[in-house]
Amino acid sequence: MSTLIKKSLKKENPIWLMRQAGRYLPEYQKVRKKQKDFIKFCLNIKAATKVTLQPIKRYDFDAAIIFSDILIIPYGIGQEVKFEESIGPILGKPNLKLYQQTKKGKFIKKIENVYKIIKNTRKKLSKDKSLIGFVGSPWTILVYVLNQKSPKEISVCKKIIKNKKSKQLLKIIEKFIYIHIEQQIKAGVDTIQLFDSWAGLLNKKDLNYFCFQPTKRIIIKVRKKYPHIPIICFPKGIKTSIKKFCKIVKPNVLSIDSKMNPNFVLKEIDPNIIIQGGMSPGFLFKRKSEMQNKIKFYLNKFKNRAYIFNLGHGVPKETKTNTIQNLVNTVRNFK
Ligand code: 1CP
Repeated sequence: MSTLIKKSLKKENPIWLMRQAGRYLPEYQKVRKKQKDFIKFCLNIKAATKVTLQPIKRYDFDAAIIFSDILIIPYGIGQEVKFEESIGPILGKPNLKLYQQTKKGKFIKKIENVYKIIKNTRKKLSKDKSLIGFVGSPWTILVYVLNQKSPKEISVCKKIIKNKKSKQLLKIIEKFIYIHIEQQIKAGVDTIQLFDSWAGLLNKKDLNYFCFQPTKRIIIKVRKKYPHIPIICFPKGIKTSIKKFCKIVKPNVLSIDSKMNPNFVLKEIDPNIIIQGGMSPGFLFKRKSEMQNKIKFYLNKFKNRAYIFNLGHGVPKETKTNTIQNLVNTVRNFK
């Protein structure tokens, strides 16, 4: 069993952070400066292994998350993906034919370095640490594929749902997500996280078709073949629909965002589902005592449940390294 899960079941409050390998770390910046092209960086075995391990070296987190990106899937299929400083991801025109015609073997070959990075990292990571692989959820990937950049307003959602190609694309994306999960498991990850960063754009009516059902199908397929691999779901921004999400999708771990009410989670979510995260990254910029109180608030709330400490979203790039050290100490010293 993954150590992350084992420790959470033993009520040891394991900790890792979304975007723990990233821009707030000076040692990351040093590597990033030499890697101008972000996708090439993600596929550079030496550099990506190095930055995956950096936060473990510095903070002794319980898990490493592989340094990659959810947009490696459209890239692997052959859609152009670029990252522009201060804008974010920019994708080329979506081409349904390309999505229909890309073969599994070609896709795997194009991003095979991700799997080599996993193998390499597993060798260097101590046995008592988990190694998390990840993918974007079908809906979130579809949003980037069709919108070609981050969706800045909710109207993007309507356009995507109305797009004639969206249902066909969703199915194909789902297939490649499964392939990418399977290859990551074969390469050595012991846990999978599904990031559904844009689930919150969907209204109640569309959540089922675009979020719950495709995610459920992927989980059933992974679980059938790899029952020992726990799956963490992060359907960001769906508020009380989280209850329905858990009933239908049945994740092993539910990662909650900072808008989620912990009391609602305690009352409404199956107690067999492990809870992860919750604290707003905003607390990383408050007074030390205020942040510590919030950390203890979450640890106390979930003290009778299996809980993995994490944030409600990724570590912002402006975060001070000392603040993260404080956070880790507070979680480790909690009784
Ligand atoms: O300039 C830089 O150095 C690049 C910044 C960066 C990093 C460090 C990007 C660009 N991606 C990543 C790595 C990354 N992305 C990881 C692995 C590292 C870790 O977590 O420690 C993971 C898990 C992701 C996942 C990811 N990428 C998500 C889901 C999580 C979330 O933030 O909601 C999303 C939406 C992306 C797309 C993406 N990648 C990068 C940017 C700037 C964006 C756009 C985010 C947005 O649209 O708001």
